[in-house]
Amino acid sequence: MDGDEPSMNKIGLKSSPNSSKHDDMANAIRALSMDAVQAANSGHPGMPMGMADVATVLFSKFLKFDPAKPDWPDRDRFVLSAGHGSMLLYSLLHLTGYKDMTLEEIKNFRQLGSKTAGHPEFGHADGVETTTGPLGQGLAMAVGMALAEKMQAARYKDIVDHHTYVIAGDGCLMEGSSHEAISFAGHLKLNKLIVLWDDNSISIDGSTDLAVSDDQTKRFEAHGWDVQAVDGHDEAQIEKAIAAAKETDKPSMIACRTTIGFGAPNKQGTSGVHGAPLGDEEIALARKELNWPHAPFDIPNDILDKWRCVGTMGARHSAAWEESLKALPAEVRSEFKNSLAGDLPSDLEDAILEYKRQLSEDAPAWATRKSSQEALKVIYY
Ligand SMILES: Cc1ncc(C[n+]2csc(CCOP(=O)(O)OP(=O)(O)O)c2C)c(N)n1
Ligand SMILES: [Mg+2]
Repeated sequence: MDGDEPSMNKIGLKSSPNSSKHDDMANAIRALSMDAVQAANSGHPGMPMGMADVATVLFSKFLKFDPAKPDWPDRDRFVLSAGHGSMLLYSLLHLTGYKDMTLEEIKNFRQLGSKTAGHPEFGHADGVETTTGPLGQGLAMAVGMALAEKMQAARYKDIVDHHTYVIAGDGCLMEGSSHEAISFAGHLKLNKLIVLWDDNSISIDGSTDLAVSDDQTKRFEAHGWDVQAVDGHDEAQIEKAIAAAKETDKPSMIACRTTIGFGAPNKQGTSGVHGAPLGDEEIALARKELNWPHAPFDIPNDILDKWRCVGTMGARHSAAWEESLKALPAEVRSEFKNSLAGDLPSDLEDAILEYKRQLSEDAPAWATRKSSQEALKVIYY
């Protein structure tokens, strides 16, 4: 990042020469996450602390989004498939300036009536693209989103051009649903789908090798994906990999090697940080390790400004998109809007009547499967 002095991580793991700006931004996520889980006395601090670097690079350098227009149709989609790490998403939404994700909501993490449910719930807060928590589900839904993008882009190439990013954990990849979903994505070459795998070798019960021995990189490759592996605490490596993933003609999986609970000196790298508060003592030590002397929930203005700046940068994308939309013929514009609303095309009824008129005489003898196929051809046109 521009002109910043490299600061070495002092965690004693792999030292990575990230910029101090990056470290500050990532540590803001770590601090909010560990403090919110501690205040709620329940939750999952390990995943947000481990993936803070990856998420910081993704949101600050790649994700096309506008917190002031959360429903802007051509935004990039971000799906936190590892929904137990919800504080990662809530921290990002708060830091980048989504109006409804106030600091109060963060302080009320996991409380009845708050927007900050234990696992992200669609409709509770802007920027939560879908409900996640059941492992693997977010990944499968993201495949659907990437397919929708491809189909819409085929019809409306001037106004549909976005990526779908997913953060998935070991548990997501163990689920059967992930197998079908990645097979389907590979077959359809959903090249705008980018999965960031939190490759931390830890799951709820301990080391992942207690439960799984799949070679995930080979598995994704076998399904026709582009695969890369990076140190998930190295800003430059993460940036390079995401940039490369955007260029391939296949869906991409980036294995991000991370340490769960990064920064908590006695608990990081263990399943102890997966789903339990760190405790006051360990949090105090983590503040020292991360060089984060600020009080709980206090994000210094200069660091908050850096994040808010990332959030406001998106406005130019959404404004440019509005212009492209305006430039389209009125009927295409309204057809596009109807398609987003899930409305049926106005001429569908006529098409079905015409289809019925043209049905061949042997139609009544068709297998139901064939009738269904022929009807779908008319409906999907
Ligand atoms: C389908 C499903 N089964 C079980 C769970 C309970 N559960 C939540 S998180 C988790 C472990 C996930 O491990 P991993 O993805 O490696 O997350 P990490 O420990 O690295 O944060 C489990 C079993 C769940 N949420 N969904
Ligand atoms: Mg894991």
